[in-house]
Amino acid sequence: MVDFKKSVIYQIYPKSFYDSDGDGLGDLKGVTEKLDYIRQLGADYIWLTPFFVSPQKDNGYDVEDYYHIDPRYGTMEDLEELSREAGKRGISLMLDMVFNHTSDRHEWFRKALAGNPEYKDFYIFKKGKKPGVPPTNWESKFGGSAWEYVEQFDEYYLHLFDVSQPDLNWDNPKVRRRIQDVVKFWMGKGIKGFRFDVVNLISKGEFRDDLEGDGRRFYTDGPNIHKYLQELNEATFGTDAEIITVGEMSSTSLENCYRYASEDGKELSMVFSFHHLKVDFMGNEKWVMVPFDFCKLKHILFEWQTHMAEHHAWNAVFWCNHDQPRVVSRFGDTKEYWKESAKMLATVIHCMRGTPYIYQGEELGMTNPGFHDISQYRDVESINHFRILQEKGLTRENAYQILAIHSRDNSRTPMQWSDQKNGGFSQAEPWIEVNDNCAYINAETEEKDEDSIFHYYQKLITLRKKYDIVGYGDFEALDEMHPSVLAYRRNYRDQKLLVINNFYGKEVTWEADESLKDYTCILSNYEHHMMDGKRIRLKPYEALVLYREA
Ligand code: TEU
Repeated sequence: MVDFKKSVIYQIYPKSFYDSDGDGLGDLKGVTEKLDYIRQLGADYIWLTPFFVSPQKDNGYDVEDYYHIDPRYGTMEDLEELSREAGKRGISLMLDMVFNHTSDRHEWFRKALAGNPEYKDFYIFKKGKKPGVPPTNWESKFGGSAWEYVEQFDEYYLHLFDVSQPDLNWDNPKVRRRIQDVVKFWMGKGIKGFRFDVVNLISKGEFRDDLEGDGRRFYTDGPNIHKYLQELNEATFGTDAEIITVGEMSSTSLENCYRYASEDGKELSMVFSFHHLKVDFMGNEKWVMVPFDFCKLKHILFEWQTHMAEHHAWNAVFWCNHDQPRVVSRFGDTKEYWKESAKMLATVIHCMRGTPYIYQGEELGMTNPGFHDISQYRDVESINHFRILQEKGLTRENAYQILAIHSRDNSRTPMQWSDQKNGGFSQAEPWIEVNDNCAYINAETEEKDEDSIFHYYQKLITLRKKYDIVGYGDFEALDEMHPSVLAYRRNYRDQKLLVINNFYGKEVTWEADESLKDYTCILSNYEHHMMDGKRIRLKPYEALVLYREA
């Protein structure tokens, strides 16, 4: 059995990681070239976002062919080489499987549109309520209706994401078998990790108008979801104890996650949930400008930590991915306390109970790029919502401000390798602009600086390897009502780990519920600490990891 509790996973968005052949797009060979960097950091797995053949309407989350690699990213030989070279460095690969939908260019969908009844039943086609009115009022996650009219059938097909991403019909056993074949194929290539994209949306429930929301309550964590996951597990990855899995769970509930990620191993190894990343939304509405709610953030994190532990279920813990803005821009301070706040945020996540995920560049403290013109954006979701916001009456300026905060492109700018041309990412003009601050935020500079964010992440990973309590301890929330400190304790056998974080740029005194005199500080983003009995004076964004054995 692999010990995913002691593992750390590094996420790579290949398009923006490293361009080895000078076409402005990152590629698989580029990942191979940078493996020593990831080994130096200390990660155990690399999760690669989709590189399968795709028209790239949603950067590869629109798969045209699950069995072949998009030539833009390289060849099967390149992947095999990457897997071999990673293996030599003790790193395994995790592939990203998009099974809620395919691209509209997938052979199955083309056959469906050509009128082949067998393949039409691979997707979700329905009659409209009346002429010109879709079957339900559900909204696409990327804006607009979730239904697209097809004239030759006088029917609509469902697409929860872009119109070019028709949803698969998992209630059809033939679809489930074809999906199993895909997973088995990649297992045959020696792949030891899988991420399943929006996998809690695969079992659709009732097709009814949602009078209170956008429709999500009718297809999220749907009626057969656990059955379908257990079936996939038994038929594929469940047969190999060396494989780890993570499900991306959109708008999910704790109750469902106890089952998805139960230690009994019937479904998945762990889950991503996103409630803690909606604390700067208004309800479910992302395209607004509101300050983040610290108490809510803390409450959600604590709730998930505590309850998942009580139910013997395992979390993926993270701030960043290719859909989220950069965390230091979001919850930290990119100006006065850039380094301190980036390190503090890393401490919060890496000392929690769960498997930490690092998104490329997070370990350097990369920030949002501050795009200010629509021509700089590439993401279909951002481009759609830029239009929708203005249709709702917002000025262009306001729409830009909202995009600059929430756009998924914030995390998709090229990895900053050096202060050279294009941040050392590519010799050619990159597919999306490089952040100007690559002049000082870059891997080359940080590798040389012992006090850098990069080295701090390295130390956090080392802690997880060295101290069993980081992987195996329970979780105890502390001082939940405190308005600026996020603190918790982990307990394991005779060991204790106390993690104390000042989430703001103001000094604050924090009082523990026990004496701190037997604790040793094993990591911090400041050199000197002011501790006295139970009290600690915390400096701006100070993070402290204290350890003791009874
Ligand atoms: O994302 C699922 C998803 O719903 C969100 O993270 C989404 O990007 C956000 O809610 C929009 O506001 C996954 C992938 O991570 C994402 O990149 C894909 O676009 C999406 O699925 C469709 O495959």
